[in-house]
Amino acid sequence: MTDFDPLVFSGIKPSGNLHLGNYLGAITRFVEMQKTHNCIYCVVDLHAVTTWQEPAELTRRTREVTAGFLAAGVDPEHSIIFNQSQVHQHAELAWMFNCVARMGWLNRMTQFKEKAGKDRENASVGLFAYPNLMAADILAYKATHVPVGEDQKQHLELSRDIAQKFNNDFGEAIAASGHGDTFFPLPEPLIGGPAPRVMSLRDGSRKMSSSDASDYARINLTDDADAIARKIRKAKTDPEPLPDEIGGLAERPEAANLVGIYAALADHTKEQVLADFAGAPFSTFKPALADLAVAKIAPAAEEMRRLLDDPMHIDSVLRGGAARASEIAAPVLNDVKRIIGFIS
Ligand code: AQP
Repeated sequence: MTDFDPLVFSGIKPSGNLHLGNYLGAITRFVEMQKTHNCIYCVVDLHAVTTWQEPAELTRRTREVTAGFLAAGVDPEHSIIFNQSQVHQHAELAWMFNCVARMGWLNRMTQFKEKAGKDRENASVGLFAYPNLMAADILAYKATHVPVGEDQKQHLELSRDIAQKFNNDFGEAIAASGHGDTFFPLPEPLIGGPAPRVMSLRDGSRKMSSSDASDYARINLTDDADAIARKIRKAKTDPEPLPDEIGGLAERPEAANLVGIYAALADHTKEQVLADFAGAPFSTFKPALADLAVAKIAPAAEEMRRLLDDPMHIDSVLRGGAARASEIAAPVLNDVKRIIGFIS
């Protein structure tokens, strides 16, 4: 087994409004990880177009996600920030992986089933093959660690299966090319952090998502204080007061979600939150949560607005990041082509 230098890769789709789930489940962790690791953070626009995107909106949202990274504290001098379509190796490696992954593997992906719904025949081929592109995103850099929310666990397992099958199928060519017995690392999901699964404010059994039809299901990073307070006030709950221990949240998904959001924003445990609010009705807890959410999110939203006023600066950050990303991915793709037997 070859040793690989630790490298973190993760991405966010510019397909909707950046929301609290993206922020707590991904972006705040990106900021933490760059303190200890080399990190590559990608605005995955090729993933976004697996469902229809208005061209002008796609451009706007690509800049918005980039501004979200920068506003939260991702440092473009240290970490690499870029948009996926500027580095052609992602699409190229994804094609190879289309030929490595098996139909049966992709047929088991629950996210495709959820997103395609009953209209499977009308879903894009790209939506079905999405996990192969995700594997390519990670493995084009031989990244070893991938911070993601819980919803991406199955896709990460597929990335590992693809890496493993490539290593096995081409074992002899890999050895002959001087790469030992392992060309790709098996990337590890890093699931955890303050809020690995933030749920919808309207339905505690569904994750908070940018594609939810109701804007009241999520808190957008660009929401102003009034919108945040209104959405939390209208969040679905039950008539019971908050319990004094975690076990009391077991059959109460909406209450558990709001307590989880409070804990993540305050950097407390859920136990601490319940110790502070045991016996409190939601008419007390919700305003406290709204104040906390506004205090935590408003500065980032303000900084995002400032950054978005200068799109040329954002575009230059993405171009610079893409050049650095290409320098890493190009030799990996050249090796892949040689290993497969392509003449170059
Ligand atoms: N609700 C969530 N809780 C915790 N983490 C979340 N993430 C997304 N939603 C939550 C994490 O954010 C990162 C980027 O996700 P994405 O936007 O690229 O894709 P997604 O997971 O499919 O998010 P959405 O909002 O559901 O997008 P749509 O609706 O457009 O498909 C990932 O690390 C993800 O885990």
